[in-house]
Amino acid sequence: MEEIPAVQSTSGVQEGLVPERVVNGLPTMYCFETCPFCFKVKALLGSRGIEYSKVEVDPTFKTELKWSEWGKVPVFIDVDGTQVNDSNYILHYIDSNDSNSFPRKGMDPEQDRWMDFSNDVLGKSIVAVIYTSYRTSLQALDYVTKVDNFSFGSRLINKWLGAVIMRMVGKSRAKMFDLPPYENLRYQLDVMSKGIDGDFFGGREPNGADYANFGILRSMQGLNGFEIVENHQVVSEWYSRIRDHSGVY
Ligand SMILES: N[C@@H](CCC(=O)N[C@@H](CS)C(=O)NCC(=O)O)C(=O)O
Repeated sequence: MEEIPAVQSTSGVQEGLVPERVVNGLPTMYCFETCPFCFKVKALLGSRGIEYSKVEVDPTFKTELKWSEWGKVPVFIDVDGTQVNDSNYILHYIDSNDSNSFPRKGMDPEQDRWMDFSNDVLGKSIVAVIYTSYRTSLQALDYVTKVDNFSFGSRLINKWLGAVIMRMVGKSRAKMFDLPPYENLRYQLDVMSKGIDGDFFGGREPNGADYANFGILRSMQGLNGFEIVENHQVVSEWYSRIRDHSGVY
């Protein structure tokens, strides 16, 4: 029997347009309120003054994203229905259609390195800290109880089941590093600070690496362990600069 290849969900710009997923005629981002990868995109859109619609996705069942092969957030839909998956690809897509001010992937190894770092190292390091206990996991998931488009039942399930799931994810992320979660995050901020070249990773102006790493750390603001960022001299000064630049406070 002939094998039918499974439909692959891929990073980057998708072939088919989905104009029906555009909300209010604006570029639309499908996201979770506290998702680190979504904050990268919010920071770039904010910094460019691009107005957009947001669709809050239920983090346990992802009901609002069932139509998409790509099951992770953020998903970005441009006004013409172009779908772009995966945060770093979305940053490049938005910049290339706007001021085209940072190098494209493959053009600047340093920018690529620090954009990859945001996903492969920093994102995993913060998860190990935020979800370090059931108490801190519940604290991080509390926002779901305030999301307007979620039903009462979905709010409860998302908070309590979400906290159990994220506590497990936190444990597995912690195992990826030699140092315990808090020390590891401090160490990774030291590593990261070597990539900041003057004001920003991009030098005098932010590039993709600034939005990527800021987004990850911004998602921690107000949650367990954020004082590690605030107490890191180089990173906290850079954080204030890129936060002011993006307007995502
Ligand atoms: N590489 C992706 C990772 C996105 C990601 O893992 N998003 C999480 C939320 S923070 C998610 O959607 N998790 C749900 C799942 O993986 O099913 C990106 O940079 O956009």
